[in-house]
Amino acid sequence: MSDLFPALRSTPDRTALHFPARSLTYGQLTAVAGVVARRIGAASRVALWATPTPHTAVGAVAALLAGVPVVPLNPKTGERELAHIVGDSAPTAVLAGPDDRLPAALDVLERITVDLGEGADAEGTAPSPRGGVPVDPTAPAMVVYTSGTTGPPKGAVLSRRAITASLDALEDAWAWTADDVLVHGLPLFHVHGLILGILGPLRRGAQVRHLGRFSVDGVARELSDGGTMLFGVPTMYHRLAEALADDPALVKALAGARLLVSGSAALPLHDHTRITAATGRTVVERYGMTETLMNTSVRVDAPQPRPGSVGVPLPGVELRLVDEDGAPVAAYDGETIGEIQVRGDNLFSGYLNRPDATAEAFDGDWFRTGDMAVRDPDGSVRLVGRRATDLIKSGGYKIGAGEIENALLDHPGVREAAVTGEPDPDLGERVVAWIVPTELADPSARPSADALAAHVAGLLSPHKRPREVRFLTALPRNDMGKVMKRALRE
Ligand code: MCA
Ligand code: AMP
Repeated sequence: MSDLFPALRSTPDRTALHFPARSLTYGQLTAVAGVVARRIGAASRVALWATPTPHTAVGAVAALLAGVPVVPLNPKTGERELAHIVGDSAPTAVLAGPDDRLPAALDVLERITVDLGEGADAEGTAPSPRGGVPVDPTAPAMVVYTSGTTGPPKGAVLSRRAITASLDALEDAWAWTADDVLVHGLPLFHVHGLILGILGPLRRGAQVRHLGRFSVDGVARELSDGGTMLFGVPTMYHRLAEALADDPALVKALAGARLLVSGSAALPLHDHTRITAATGRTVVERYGMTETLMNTSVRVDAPQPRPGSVGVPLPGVELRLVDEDGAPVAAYDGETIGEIQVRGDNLFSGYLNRPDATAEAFDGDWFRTGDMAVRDPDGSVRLVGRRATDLIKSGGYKIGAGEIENALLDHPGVREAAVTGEPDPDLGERVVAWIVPTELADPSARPSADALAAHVAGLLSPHKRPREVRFLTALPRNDMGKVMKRALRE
């Protein structure tokens, strides 16, 4: 029935999805997703209004059953970014829950309602994709939008094979089984929350318990009540680490988990150390990217490398470091830095409608990640930085400085704008906007920091809003007129 989710047929009585408002067994999921898959029919591409609800999980499974590529949308996306994503990916329909209010920009699309009441009591009968014709594994399964240094986000096209290759490699690295119960509160419009955090357990025939939204209490509750694994971004582990000292129930819950996994950004050593000291557990880091899915991970069946390592290349992933001249680095000395390049079935198939950007991202068949790393003698990889300083990772979200600068320049009170990332104990990095106001002479005529944050949140996404605004009379520029961001930071 499904090359991606064998458990839809084999274990109908087991719990598949657990959200605060609703749980579904595999049998119910099969039936509900089957109804939606039939409605999707032979659409060319569908959007998914990706709220943190079971409707999103069902919608994603339905599109995959139908063999139709799905584009997850962040429901908080602002006007300009949403118009770009919808215009670029050109879906014919949008999957949404019955109570979702969709923005006017989606009015042109057919609405396919994901109704959890429909078919849920029936025997699971999911359709064979495309009337029984098997879907080509290299066919696109998802288009996930991701920011670059400049310009609007690009749609990374992910094939069914990339998804299965990455999820099966993680099964191997983490000894992930049908008996695992994954707890998380990640958003469901990115690779981490949706592909790893929802499709991952469903491919294993395992259970996912989504918190609806992340909270320290929610993690403690679900891990004490049968949860075996936790996925989170470093900001979430930071908040857990902060709470440990006063929360013995949280200590017990984390100590009892089989696997605590962090990814999307680097987990600071201080948080690693605090969590291990309080719980005796080591947080396992894995390293991935929207374009590559997962590349490396610390393995559960090997000696634990030192904290800060993202582990070894996953099965099926070839990884090399290259120096500034593009020559492969042979050293495993923990010192020689190179850019990570990867190849394997886990890679995306290209950026939608952007052959130029796709070509630029590859060195032959090697994908250039832009991440700089060293390799230790035991083969494990340590990330030491990024090639592009104009990419900011805040709360685990990748944010391009250029798109925020463009949005800020559209505010009438802004004459010049530059955006940088600064270290932040909670978010890893926070977005800082450097603004030359239109009204230089009159400080009372400047736009407020809140107004600029609301402007960016409304056009792009709330997580891209500047958390701090600093006003200047001029931006430092070099002879070419380029803003010298290093001088700003200093
Ligand atoms: C605040 N809010 C606003 C504004 N100010 N909304 C509009 N305009 C404003 N001016 C709202 C927000 O929308 C949000 O609403 C609430 O206030 C709090 O927002 P915020 O401060 O941004 O939240 P936070 O507490 O800082 O969030 C921390 C977080 C979050 C929960 C850790 O950053 C997060 O979920 N990160 C996960 C990122 C992720 O999944 N990345 C994976 C991509 P409300 O309260 O309603 O929400 S990376 C990936 O996929 C690769 C493959 C990988 O390796 O994993
Ligand atoms: P995204 O494009 O949003 O999927 O983010 C991918 C980027 O997140 C990678 O290129 C890395 O820079 C970063 N990243 C992901 N996992 C880790 C990790 N475990 N440690 C450090 N950085 C990470």
